[in-house]
Amino acid sequence: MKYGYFDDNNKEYVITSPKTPLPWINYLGCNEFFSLISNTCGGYSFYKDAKLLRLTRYRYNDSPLDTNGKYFYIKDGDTVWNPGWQPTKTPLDAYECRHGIGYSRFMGAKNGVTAKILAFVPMNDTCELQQLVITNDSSEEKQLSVFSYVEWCLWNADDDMKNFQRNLSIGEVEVIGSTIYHKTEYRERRNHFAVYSVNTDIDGFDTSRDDFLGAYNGPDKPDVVLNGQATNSIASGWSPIASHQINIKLAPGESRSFVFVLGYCENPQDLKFESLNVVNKAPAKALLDKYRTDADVEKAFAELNEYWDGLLSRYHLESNNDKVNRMVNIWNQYQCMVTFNMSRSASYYESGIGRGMGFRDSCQDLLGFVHLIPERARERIIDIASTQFEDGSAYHQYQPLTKKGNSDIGSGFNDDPLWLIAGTSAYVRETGDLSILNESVPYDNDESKATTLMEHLKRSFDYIVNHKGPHNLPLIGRADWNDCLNLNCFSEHPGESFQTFGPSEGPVAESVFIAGMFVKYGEEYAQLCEQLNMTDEAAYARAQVEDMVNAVMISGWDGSWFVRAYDAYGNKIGSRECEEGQIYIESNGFCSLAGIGMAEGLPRKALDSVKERLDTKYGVMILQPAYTKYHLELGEISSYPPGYKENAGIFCHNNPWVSIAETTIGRGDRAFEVYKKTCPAYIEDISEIHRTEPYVYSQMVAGADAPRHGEAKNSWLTGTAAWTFVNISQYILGLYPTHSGLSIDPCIPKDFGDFTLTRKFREGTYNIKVTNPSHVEKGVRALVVDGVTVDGTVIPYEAGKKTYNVEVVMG
Ligand code: BGC
Ligand code: IFM
Repeated sequence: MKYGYFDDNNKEYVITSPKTPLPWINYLGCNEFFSLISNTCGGYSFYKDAKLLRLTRYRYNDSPLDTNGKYFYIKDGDTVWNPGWQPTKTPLDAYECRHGIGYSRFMGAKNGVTAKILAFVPMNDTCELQQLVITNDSSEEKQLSVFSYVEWCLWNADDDMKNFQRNLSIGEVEVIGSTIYHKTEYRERRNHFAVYSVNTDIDGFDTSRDDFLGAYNGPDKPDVVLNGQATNSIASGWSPIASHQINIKLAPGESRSFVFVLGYCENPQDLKFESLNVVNKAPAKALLDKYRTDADVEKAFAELNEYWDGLLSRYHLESNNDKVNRMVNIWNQYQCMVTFNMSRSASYYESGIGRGMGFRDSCQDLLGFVHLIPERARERIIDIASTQFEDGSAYHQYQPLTKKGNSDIGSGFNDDPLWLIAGTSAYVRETGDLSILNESVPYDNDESKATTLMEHLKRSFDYIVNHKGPHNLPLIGRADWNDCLNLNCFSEHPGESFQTFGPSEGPVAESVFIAGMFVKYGEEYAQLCEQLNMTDEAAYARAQVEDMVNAVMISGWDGSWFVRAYDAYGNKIGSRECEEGQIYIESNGFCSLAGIGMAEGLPRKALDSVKERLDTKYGVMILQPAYTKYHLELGEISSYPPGYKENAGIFCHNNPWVSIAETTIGRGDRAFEVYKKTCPAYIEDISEIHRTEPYVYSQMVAGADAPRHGEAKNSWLTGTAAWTFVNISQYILGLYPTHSGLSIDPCIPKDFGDFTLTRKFREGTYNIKVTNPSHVEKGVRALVVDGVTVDGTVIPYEAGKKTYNVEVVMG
């Protein structure tokens, strides 16, 4: 069952019923100001950091779902309704929500009145614009009252859970004309505030939530709206809000349009010590003056669209397959931008106050983003590397506003260092910019301790070399990619639950998955060394990689698949010797894609075992058999019921590893089958089972052991976005950036047909036509670049060359 449809021409998903199985959201903002917006106008906004600079309030786990947002109420006689249906839920005569690329549109109609909202964050300004157009489609004159509503936050959002007695006394507002200023915390920091304004005279306002709603009402029945009269309340503490009242009279056929601006402002430093009570209005005026008219909005909207058209044109596919075209050209790349911006901080499932930016997560997000805006990827790499410690380990997370490592969580996740190599290698291969490797980058944000980025990478690499266990495999530390495989928690802290243990390594527990990563990214590190003519270091790295391959061959192969790990007692995990958890996806995907034991046919065997034991119609599960009871020696993984999350869920993030591994052994049909199973466009038809947004990936789909097999959770912020884009763009369609140029070596289903790719790479635009006359799954029979036949698969890069016309014949 569907709740809407894809409109590919407009790059939109059109939701036709407000009652989606879960809120279906979109993200507004590309740079520093962001809003989450649901299909019923729920959500919130923040500047840079959802914890420290959140403008509007949100309540998690609310019931009914998603009832705080930025709402417009329309009072038409006795009927009160919202264009996005919530929060009054007055049945609408018509409803539509169009989530587009960086904007959302809503259309609601009731009793002959149509209201349309266009919401977006303009490029380079710290505000959300909402254009509200109300039309009288009836044959009678209409007298309407329109009320806006947002609930302020702009204090440390963490305090809303932990220390709200404070927040209840700090709220301060000011109203001048049609602009409502939220000044809370201005007193303390004296330099930032928020505004909500509209480009017309108003007939009243409210800034006190209790006065607007009534102490015992929710936003579904605000007293003020039901009475049709604002109270001009001035909040003093408690819960400040911003609501404008505008009364309008519309003749039949007449429309009125309003521009609302919800903005974040900072005073210039030299103004910060002015009067405590009155905010300086200059920064707000400068912002609001830019968006006074519909023409201003249209101009800003055109700029946004142009920006996105430019970005999305950097990788463009034309094939016979609409679903793949749509994911590659629109939604997958868009989700890569969102995950790049948000890491795992702010979604409808991540509070925005807990996780900040993840070291591992953000490095992986780069893989799907670097082709879009390489300069931003560069800045991010430096930020991430600045949170690394001198020994090569790293803070697991950092706060986006301060860019400082989060000491509550600390370090000790032993896969983290290698992801820095992965992200940097992707950036250098994409751009050819070797200068980044010579940038001076601090450790733990301490400028007195700084080395080149290349030295950071060496320390990443050597961290693994220097932290090996009894089988010469990498020690797992607190966990590797699988946060829930906490193999040292019990042996080191007997009796404590996994949540209470601190950074901990343990001398025994080892990860075969990190070994796979080391082989893959160790080779990429060696290639970076070669780019800098560090031949000895490259040889050293390759020798270490070779040792690791041997260690995996000796102790990491279980007969038909790769072992997952060794626990703190030296017992195997992910082996046929185990009662539960005999086979895991991560080590099999990564060791296979790294090519470990390729000559001996190990990847093929491992992938066959994965298919046989882990595959389901909704994707490949993370492990089998699921853990049915809690295993003290494993930690959080077995705390989940069978089929959920890391305990045998379908973790969408590592399905592409399997698909990529399939391409390395040339099985295009199978690679694509794996791709399809979790691909949003392919599962749109089962939205009632899948439940999350059909245009983006979710972190997890319930596995075969779960009662709700096929149900997705935790949409949007997942490494799945980057990895599926890497998979489809670089491995299945086969356009892989190397240091010496783009390589083209597709691995596709036999019946995929011919296709073309347009790719911007460094200064050039590549127009690539792939034909497959013999319907093979892999193999390049001929590569012709600008009429000249080239050996191999790499299109030689020529500095400064603007256009490459490339023909590829598979066979
Ligand atoms: C996992 C969760 C886990 C959390 C904290 C996340 O990465 O997906 O299942 O609860 O880490 O360990
Ligand atoms: O690898 C992690 C990631 O960092 C956060 N989400 C879950 C994944 C698996 O545990």
